[in-house]
Amino acid sequence: MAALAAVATPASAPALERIDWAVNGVNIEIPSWGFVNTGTRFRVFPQAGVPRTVFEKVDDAATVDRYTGIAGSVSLHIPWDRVDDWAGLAGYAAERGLRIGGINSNTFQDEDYKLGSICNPDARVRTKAVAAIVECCDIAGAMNAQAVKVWLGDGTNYPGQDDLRWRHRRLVEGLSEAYAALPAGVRMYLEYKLYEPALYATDVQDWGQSLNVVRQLGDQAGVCVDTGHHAMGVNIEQIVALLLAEGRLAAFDLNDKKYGDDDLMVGSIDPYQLFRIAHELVNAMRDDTDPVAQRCADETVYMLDQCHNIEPKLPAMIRSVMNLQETIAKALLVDREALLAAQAAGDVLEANRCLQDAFSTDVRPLLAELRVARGLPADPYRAYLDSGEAEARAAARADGAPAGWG
Ligand code: RM4
Ligand code: MN
Repeated sequence: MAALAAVATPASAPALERIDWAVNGVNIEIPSWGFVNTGTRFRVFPQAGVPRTVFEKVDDAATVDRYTGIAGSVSLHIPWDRVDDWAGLAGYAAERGLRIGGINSNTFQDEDYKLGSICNPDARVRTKAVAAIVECCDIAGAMNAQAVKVWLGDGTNYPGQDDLRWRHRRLVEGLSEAYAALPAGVRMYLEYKLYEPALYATDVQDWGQSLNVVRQLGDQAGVCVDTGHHAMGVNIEQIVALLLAEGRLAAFDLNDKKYGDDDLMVGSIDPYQLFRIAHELVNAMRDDTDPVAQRCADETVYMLDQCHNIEPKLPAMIRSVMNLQETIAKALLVDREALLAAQAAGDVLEANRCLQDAFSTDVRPLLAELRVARGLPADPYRAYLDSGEAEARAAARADGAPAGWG
């Protein structure tokens, strides 16, 4: 609950103090798969210096933390990051200042999963899929990780292909089995996505379905909101607000998109939407009259889920952390007392001004000042580009096979 005191700084305090949490408190989780060679379904454009092993992926995540100071955990994807010694890998990360956040299950890249994983009509495949998620639970235990994150590619491509109602029953049954294997204190996040790879009906297609299922699982389960997984025009901040109110928001997979699930850098397309989401979180953290939402917001995990296909990956990850940091700082600048007063008075324009003023503030010089006070570079992105590390990394990793999605 350390964040709560930090975000409660009164609006009369200097701006530097108000945004302190964005530099000295918040944590942003980095995905191991954000550094590997990825692409579209048409082409993967390989890059120099891409990690060859999970250890090098952890090195890259640690580099993002070294420059930004707020990226203290890394998310792993199984089987992409499989090793023999899980505790050893956790120790390797800890030596570099990183905790293990989420263990992401992968039941979407095996021939057996063509018709789905835990929703598959074939009981043999369902058993295999449950075992894959249970393995993630075991890995989470061995690594002292925070959570198991489940995203399912399950769905159907054609009307009539399978019974939608029975697929739902299989989903709840299969996830309940996997949930039972969660180690004490480890949470399960269930992520939704409206389409892709399934093109007609996705089994966990939206927040309502995710919420419905996690409620059936138990208290350790919560919803993961991937910002790229919504239809165009959907009011994501309202979904965030509703999940906070229900105490079931657990985590974010942050990225941005213009059309489909493009996994562009967070805040690169619609920074105002990201601000509106951040505002809901900060607003809940400051709301002492709503302990359910307050606690939920305080515990929500901010993970990046991005693929850098044409841009250099490590600088893109640093920029993304900075984009999010700037947005959180702006949300921290919202004058909540003024906002509540305007809302109570029915003053529509004044209430809206409270948000827009905060969003329009240029927080970059303030953030630079706070970073320098912490011994961090004023501009982590520029500092990394000027460091020569990218060239050194490319030279050191010239041999061997770069990692990819598989
Ligand atoms: C999915 C989903 C998952 C991510 C994979 C790589 O679309 O967003 O969170 O782990 O992609
Ligand atoms: Mn995701």
